[in-house]
Amino acid sequence: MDAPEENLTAVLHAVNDLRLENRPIPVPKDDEVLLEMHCVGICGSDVHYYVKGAIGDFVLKEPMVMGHEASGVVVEIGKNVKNLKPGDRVAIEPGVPCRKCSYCKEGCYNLCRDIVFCATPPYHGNLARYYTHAADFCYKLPDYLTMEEGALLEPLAVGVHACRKANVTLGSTVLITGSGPIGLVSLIAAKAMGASKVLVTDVVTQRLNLAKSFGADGVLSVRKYDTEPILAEKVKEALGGMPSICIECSGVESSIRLAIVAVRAGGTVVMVGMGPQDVKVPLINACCREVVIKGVFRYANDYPLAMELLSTGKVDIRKMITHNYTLEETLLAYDTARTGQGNPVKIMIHCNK
Ligand code: 572
Ligand code: ZN
Repeated sequence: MDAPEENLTAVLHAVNDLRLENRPIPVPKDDEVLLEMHCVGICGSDVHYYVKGAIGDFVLKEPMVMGHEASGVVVEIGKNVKNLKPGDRVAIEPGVPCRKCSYCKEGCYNLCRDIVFCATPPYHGNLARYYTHAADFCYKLPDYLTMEEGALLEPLAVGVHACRKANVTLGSTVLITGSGPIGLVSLIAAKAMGASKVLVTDVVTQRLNLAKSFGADGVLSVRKYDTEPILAEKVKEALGGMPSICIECSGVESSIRLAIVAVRAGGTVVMVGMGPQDVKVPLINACCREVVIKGVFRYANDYPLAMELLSTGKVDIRKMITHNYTLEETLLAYDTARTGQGNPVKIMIHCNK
């Protein structure tokens, strides 16, 4: 390959210290591909590292390349790569597990202790002009899917995983707490999997309107002064009964509590949103009603299904994108994400020249 020299890369050095740097173009290993990056979405976790420098035990200690919701085009392949060729457009699954541990062997590779996940310290992400990745964690996009959709497969996989874990099926009635990107992808997945009624809550009307446009059967605006019993009653009214499943996507204590008290006896609550480490929940209420509370963590084997979902053409997930920036405008993009100015839902950075 006649290698272009420039590889503009967005590197987080410390809290509020994000820089654009020119780094060497990486060389793909035998099982890897070199990608020309196209779309990279900004995720809540990226913003968290930018503003706080850590999420739980994952602490930024060395400069880290940002970005993990991404798509790109193959420009070079390692000598063992059989599934891709130069020119292929791909969605990048950002977590590459060890493939050897019991979790990996059992198929739940999202729980692998040694997973290398883009832009989770100490591992670099892919917000750059060029980036190398394991070829078998790149999914060739059909011609009818755009690079934006390729990048949005990452959050969509989170929604697909949450709905599979919750056993959403034909006739499920679902409460989704939180109408941010993860609430929206959970809504899209739940409707695609056959949920008959989905109700979405949030505090921001604009987000609820977006939920409606993605097929929510109802939306519920929650206010600080609403009490749990009143909200649970409103949920029941809106759905014509208590939901069989709640998908918690806000990480906010009051919403987590609502999900637990609102779900019907024997129902399931899946916890997708991540808030503070310690949360007070009505556990005995849940136990006495045999409510199943499940943790969900990222995704495993969900990209192919998420791609199938978009391939039906029934949802235009790109409606989630409220802001677009070039790679050169990365600092502006992160500032928009940090301040929330202009009510961003999904911010997309375009890396190709
Ligand atoms: O796109 C995957 C993803 N996962 C998130 C957050 C945003 N995007 N998680 C929340 C944070 N955890 S973590 O365990 N961690 C930093 C590794 O606290 C991962 C899942
Ligand atoms: Zn993410």
